[in-house]
Amino acid sequence: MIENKCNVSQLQVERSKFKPVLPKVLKNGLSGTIVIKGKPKKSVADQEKIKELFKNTYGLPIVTFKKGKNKTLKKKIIKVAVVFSGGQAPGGHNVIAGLFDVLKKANKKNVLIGYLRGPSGILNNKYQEIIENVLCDYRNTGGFDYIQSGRTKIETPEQFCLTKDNLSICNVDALVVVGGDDSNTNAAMIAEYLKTENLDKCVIGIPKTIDGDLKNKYIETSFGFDTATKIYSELVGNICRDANSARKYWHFVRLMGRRASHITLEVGFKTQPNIVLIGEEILAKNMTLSKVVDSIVEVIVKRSEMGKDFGIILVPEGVIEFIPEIKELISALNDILAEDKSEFSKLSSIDDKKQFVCKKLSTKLATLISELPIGIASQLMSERDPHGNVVVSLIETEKLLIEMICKKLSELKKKDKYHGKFASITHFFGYEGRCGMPSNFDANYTYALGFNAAMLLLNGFSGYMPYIKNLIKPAKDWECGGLPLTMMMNIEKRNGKEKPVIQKALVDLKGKPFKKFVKNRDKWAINENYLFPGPIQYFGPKNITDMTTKTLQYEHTQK
Ligand code: FBP
Repeated sequence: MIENKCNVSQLQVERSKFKPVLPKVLKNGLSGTIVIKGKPKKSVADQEKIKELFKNTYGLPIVTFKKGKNKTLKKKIIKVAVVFSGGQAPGGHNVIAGLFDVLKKANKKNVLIGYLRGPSGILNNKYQEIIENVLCDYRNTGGFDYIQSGRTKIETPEQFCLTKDNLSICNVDALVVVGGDDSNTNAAMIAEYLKTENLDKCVIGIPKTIDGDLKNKYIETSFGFDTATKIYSELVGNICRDANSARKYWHFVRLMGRRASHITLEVGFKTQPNIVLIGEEILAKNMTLSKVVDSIVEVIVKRSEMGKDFGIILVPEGVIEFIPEIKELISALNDILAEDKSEFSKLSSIDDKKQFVCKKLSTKLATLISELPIGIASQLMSERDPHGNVVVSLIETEKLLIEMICKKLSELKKKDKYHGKFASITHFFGYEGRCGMPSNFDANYTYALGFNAAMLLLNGFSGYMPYIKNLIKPAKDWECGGLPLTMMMNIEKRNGKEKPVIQKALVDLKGKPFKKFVKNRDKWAINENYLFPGPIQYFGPKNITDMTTKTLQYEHTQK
């Protein structure tokens, strides 16, 4: 059992009074909302392979919710289970609140349980009933601590069978998985498995991740991105002001975002620092590590010539996987670590590990890993997460960059081409933002997602994700519906094998936000155009409290 004792701060007391705004279309409750089915949808890529793997849940239609009298709604008393999967994101508790309120409104006897500590709770059959007396302290709060989270992946035939058995033992009619792309891939697989087993149980996935990389035409953003980027922007803005006041340090700020650079781009817009690295651009331009360093050095030297030996540079944590030679190295290491797992796990020293992989790597990659600082090499060889990803939050890319920058600057000094003083300070912002108190946007969005999830499962849809569109409009004008999880899938290599996965949405280099950034970055590099966004505001003028992300604004406005 998890001890649900939530200490409540004064702000939280006031914040708990916030009533999320529901989109108009949902205002009439479940019986006043109908579901309109659209055309069947194919997967984004690898259609034949995905179709073969998801025989029962492939080619389902997108559905839209509209006002109207719903006559098909499931009337029986139901039991729903919710589980948090993966990294925390602000607003998770409001997904539970949305689900809970709708289910109880539909029938007081409906039950919502929470599997504890992530998907492992499903496998261990550890759960707890969600009750208002406890939930009330978690409404509009950050974190996932009511039922906690975990990264266990349900993947073996035994685990799927155990999932089915445990859902049946608890009489669970529907499972709601709150997760990112990998967790929702898992949700799609559970939905398919339950259908194959002829079980009348629904699985719904909720788009969660601060990384903002679970998005498409319908899922305009994942929840948590708004709040997390606002928190990071406050911190980066403060650093910009400090740098501008002291004028003596270069601040290297690494920001979370396991792969995509959305967080960094958004924080870049909100604070306008001197340099913003975007991993996707580095890959597209095929920039080697040395070229990336050169591009930074160029700005450092230029600013130094203007008497400005200070600045701020944002580094997305996922950038390491976009640098072509490192990407190649990581992919080769992934294969080695998957194929020789047991042999490799017996090695304890970093030198032994390095020697082991060097024997298996091509000469080019063996030389590369040997030349990398020992800390970075060791982090690249460390165990992958359960979904086969490198744990980039542990890789101190900013330190690697600083080491290389120092080398280049001293070479330039010897050639009399640089006369400045380079002093650097590093920061890593990730965990600071993942459990922040949700902004009004995230509080409204997550509550509506919970409501939509209930709407989908009570109408018998399985293998779906609720979508909410028109997010730059006020919450009352949002459009709602659901889209099939298989529609977002393609085949990728994970842990050395081809797997069906939900496609990650990377920063679109042809998209409006990136173009806007390109237009401005030269100005930001040389001048001090810093913005200081300050903390998230929960009370006050609506243009401040209900502000959405710059990314959403640029993506969805004409200019
Ligand atoms: P999700 O994709 O599960 O939402 O998690 C994203 C993230 O916050 C990344 O930004 C970060 O690299 C990673 O989680 C850190 O993982 P962990 O919490 O296991 O340290």
